Amino acid sequence: MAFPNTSVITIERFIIEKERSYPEATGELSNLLYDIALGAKIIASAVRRAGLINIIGSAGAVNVQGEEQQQLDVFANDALKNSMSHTGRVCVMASEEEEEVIPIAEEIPHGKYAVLFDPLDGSSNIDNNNPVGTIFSIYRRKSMEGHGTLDDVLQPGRSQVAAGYVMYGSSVMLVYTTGQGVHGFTLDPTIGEFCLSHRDIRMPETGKYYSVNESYFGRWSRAMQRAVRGFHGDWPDRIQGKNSRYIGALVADFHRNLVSGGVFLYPGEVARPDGKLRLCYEASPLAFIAEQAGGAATDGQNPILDIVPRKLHQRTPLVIGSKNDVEFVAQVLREGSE
Ligand code: AHM
Ligand code: MG
Repeated sequence: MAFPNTSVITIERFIIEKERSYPEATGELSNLLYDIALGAKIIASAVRRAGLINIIGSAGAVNVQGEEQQQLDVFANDALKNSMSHTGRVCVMASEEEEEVIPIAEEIPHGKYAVLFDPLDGSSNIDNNNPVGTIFSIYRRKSMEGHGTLDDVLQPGRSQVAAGYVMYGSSVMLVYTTGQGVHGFTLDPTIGEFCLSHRDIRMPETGKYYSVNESYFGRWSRAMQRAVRGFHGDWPDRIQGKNSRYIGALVADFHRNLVSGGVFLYPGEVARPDGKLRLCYEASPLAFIAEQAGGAATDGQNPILDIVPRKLHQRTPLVIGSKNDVEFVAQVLREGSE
């Protein structure tokens, strides 16, 4: 009989080993990442049962035990808040699900980190059993002590100390960076642990795929239309045509492009210049991961990581992925406005 491998590298072991190379590290960030991993496991178990819940009764309805069922994205929001708000490592949080910053209770020590998250991105995919994701972003607080403030979460992406995402797909994966490369872990459901499966992920410089919702083609600027036509193969002297892939769940589209090479676009539209995606919860954390893996991310003019957010739920156009492909789009957009 084949027994499981007893020397797997769990996320906890990996984080601790990485930290040993930093004598000044206190272990707080490692533990915070571990708190998030716990939240992700709780969300993963609920996502796995979501199809089943749909059969027994739709979300918002009353379940067989007579209890009101919670929407999955509300559940995911609570799971993450609860995994982080009692351990004394965080001073303030912000979630795509909540209007204002989320304070830490008075009686709990206020730690040195500010955490932002999109608890269940692409949640409409749940109805069709397609992948969804969690995205998180961690900053060191700017305020000195006590309750964290809005300023602690409104920092440019360049100041992130860690960022990551969890993809709830055919398997559950957690991918993160602390600025020392990008590492991926796959949840082994038999032992309930995230195990190292992708060490030091590098994004190919030119990708095979482009991912964009082309049904919006008519709403984009001429320059953006030209760039996407380049991906169709209309401009072979400048860029090779690519394969189209669009899941409609940012984490899943980004993950494929991270591993196999590709570019994801959610452009601004003539009538909605800032597009749809959120700078602080979606674009910035993924941009940190992309850059750490050798890729790039821009809003069309500036690197995403250089943008200083003015408000919590600010939107931004996003072009992210393989470096040469992102640069091609930025170049075509620059020519368009010349
Ligand atoms: P959400 O935060 O409301 O879930 O929206 C974000 C999602 C992304 O995951 C995805 O890339 C995008 O919206 C898809 O939008 P569209 O359906 O307009 O293509
Ligand atoms: Mg979202």
